[in-house]
Amino acid sequence: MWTWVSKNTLRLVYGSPKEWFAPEGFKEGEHGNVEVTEEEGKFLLKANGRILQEDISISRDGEYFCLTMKMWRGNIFGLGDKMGPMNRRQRKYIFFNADDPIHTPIADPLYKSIPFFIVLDRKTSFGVFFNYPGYMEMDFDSEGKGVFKIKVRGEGLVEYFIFNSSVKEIIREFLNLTGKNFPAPIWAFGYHQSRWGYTDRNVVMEIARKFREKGIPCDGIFLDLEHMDSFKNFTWDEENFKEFPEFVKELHDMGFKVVPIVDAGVKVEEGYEIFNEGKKNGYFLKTKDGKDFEGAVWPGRTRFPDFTRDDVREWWGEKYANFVEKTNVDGFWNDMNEPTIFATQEELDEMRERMADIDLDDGWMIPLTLLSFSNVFKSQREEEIVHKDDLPHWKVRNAYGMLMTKACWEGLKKRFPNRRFLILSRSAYPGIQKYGGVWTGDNHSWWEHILQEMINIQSLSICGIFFCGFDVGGFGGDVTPELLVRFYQLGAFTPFFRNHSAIGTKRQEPWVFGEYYENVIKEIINLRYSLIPYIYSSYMLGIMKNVPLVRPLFFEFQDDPVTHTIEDEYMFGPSILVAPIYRFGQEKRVVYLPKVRWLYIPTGEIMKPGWRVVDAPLEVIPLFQREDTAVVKMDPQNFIFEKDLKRLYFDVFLNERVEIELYEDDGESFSFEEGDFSLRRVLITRDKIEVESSRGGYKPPVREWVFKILEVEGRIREISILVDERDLKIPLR
Ligand code: MIG
Repeated sequence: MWTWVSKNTLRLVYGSPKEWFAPEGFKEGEHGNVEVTEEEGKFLLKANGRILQEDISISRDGEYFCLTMKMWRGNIFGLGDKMGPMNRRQRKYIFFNADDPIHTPIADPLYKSIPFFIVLDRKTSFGVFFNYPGYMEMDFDSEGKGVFKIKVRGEGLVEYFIFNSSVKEIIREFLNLTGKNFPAPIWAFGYHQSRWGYTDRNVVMEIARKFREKGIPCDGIFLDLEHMDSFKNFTWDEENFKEFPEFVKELHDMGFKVVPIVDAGVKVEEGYEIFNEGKKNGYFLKTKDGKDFEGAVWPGRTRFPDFTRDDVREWWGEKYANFVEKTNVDGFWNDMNEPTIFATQEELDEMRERMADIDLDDGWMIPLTLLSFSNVFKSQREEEIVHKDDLPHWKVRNAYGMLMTKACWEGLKKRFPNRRFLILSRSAYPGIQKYGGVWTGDNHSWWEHILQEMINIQSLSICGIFFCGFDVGGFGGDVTPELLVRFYQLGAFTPFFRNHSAIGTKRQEPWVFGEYYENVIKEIINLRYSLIPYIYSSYMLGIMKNVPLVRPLFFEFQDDPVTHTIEDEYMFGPSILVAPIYRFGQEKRVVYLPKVRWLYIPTGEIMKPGWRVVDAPLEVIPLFQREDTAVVKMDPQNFIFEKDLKRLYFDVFLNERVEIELYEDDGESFSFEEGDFSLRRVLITRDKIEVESSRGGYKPPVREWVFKILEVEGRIREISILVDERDLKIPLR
């Protein structure tokens, strides 16, 4: 069965699935120009004589529904933050959200399930979204025999096929289907400091003061488990974090925003209000025999809200809003929402029983038994759980964290309709982007993870999750000085820029390795802050037009097949190419520069397209500006709302014509949705600068705009003009 969703999107149904979370953009649409033929459940898709999907066959394997078809030609990109190369071809992936804290090259599944990918061939590209939130496997021809396989536990699945378009249009279309990205507040694009292990209020204040004393910019302080009273969500520890609301105010007065963690599970404790309400109203996930399901997480015995239910989400959403009312925190960081369950009582009992007659003499039986536990854990926990109306958890698990985050977004929006919050989630499913951003979970202080995170943020971005980031410095393991610097250099060019680490590991604030490294890191953060106008404008325009901030090279230069093979460089917004260093001791880097001329920002050298080698000692980030673009900058500040901007800088790299749009708004409310924004087109040619009057109701103050125009032949001119909201045309000589 198939229907058109839009001219470019086809919805195909295999078997007899229930589509639990039909994407919001799904409605019958116009017919496109793809031919579809169906014969005994086999579909053949054809466009302009090209076959897009063929040899489709359906089979069953016990509880599993299987689909195989001929493997597509070309590269496979997407699937969110999975381990391994950016090109997903020749590997097999599992979709079943899991908390795996050691991201080895084969770790799979991790926290998120994003079953969307782009097939990119020299001649065509199209997008495929298998909308199934239950257990699923995909095999992109791991056997090399030209076969794509998908297997779901269940009765069937729904595929959305987006075709005949550029990568840009595929992403746009995918977001028309699954929803636009949330507007993060402007301060979310600043730098953030976090650590699991900031034990009390004084420790946090000391960190905060250090940032200000040292003049290292920082906008957000994240509070991990320590701030809670016995791991109970939406509480604070009366001893270590006493007078919490006043503590938040103290941080606010210093220009910091505060973002506490929230775990998905609820501590079982009579008298704890949230537990009592959840129990009384039957809001928790159940076991098959109708009791509340219970497992162990940080608080010990824990129960889990059934976020698939509207009433439960509404209830949970109010908890965030109440907490903001009490404490005035500025966002939430939703963790453990795969959900993570360490163990159930039955599992522990079984473990004890099986271990009872094993001792050291058993040698090889020991690892086997231990291994079998981890297998048991993988399946059993989820097996026992049911949602409302006996819906088995394994059918909808992958959407759990997304639905928790939806509760967060909706609860806050309802109570504070005109205030933007920073919302994060670790677990995700398509649609998450409407409610918040994501981070990639527990990476390590390993060199390998710099490259991996570079791949992760690109893959998340092309899957429509624009606000994403990773733990700068690495979460697990002990960071070393050079590694920390290189981690920062990548992190400064991602949407969400936060240093975070695990309890028990080496501290990794910017200053831990002494003056030299501190200064290098301070300069990286300063550079990030100078780019805030560019970053924020690109992000906001991006969420309106469904264009990510982080863009693989093939997003911008799809016609050039070399770009299809590059995962260690990317575009950050429309003007800047980043080629981070991700190896110890490396001081030079090979970069591929597509199509146009590029300005090597660290030295001012102008480079022709092709493969180039650039110098990049530890202080240097390989950054390039694209020909005929501008980058709008500001003077760095300690935090984003510190001072009104008196001046904007336009770094222009000009050949023929630079045309940009500069978007601004108040950065913290939703008034932009009512038209309170400023959008100005700025045009620069060799003989004039034109600034269009501001569209929209937001009036930035009168400011000096400083243009630094570098022409591709090397001539540099600097012009500074006073800009109010009117049209301007300045001739250049
Ligand atoms: O099992 O809250 O990914 O960022 O610091 C660990 C403690 C639980 C996992 C998160 C991490 C956070 C940590 N959490």
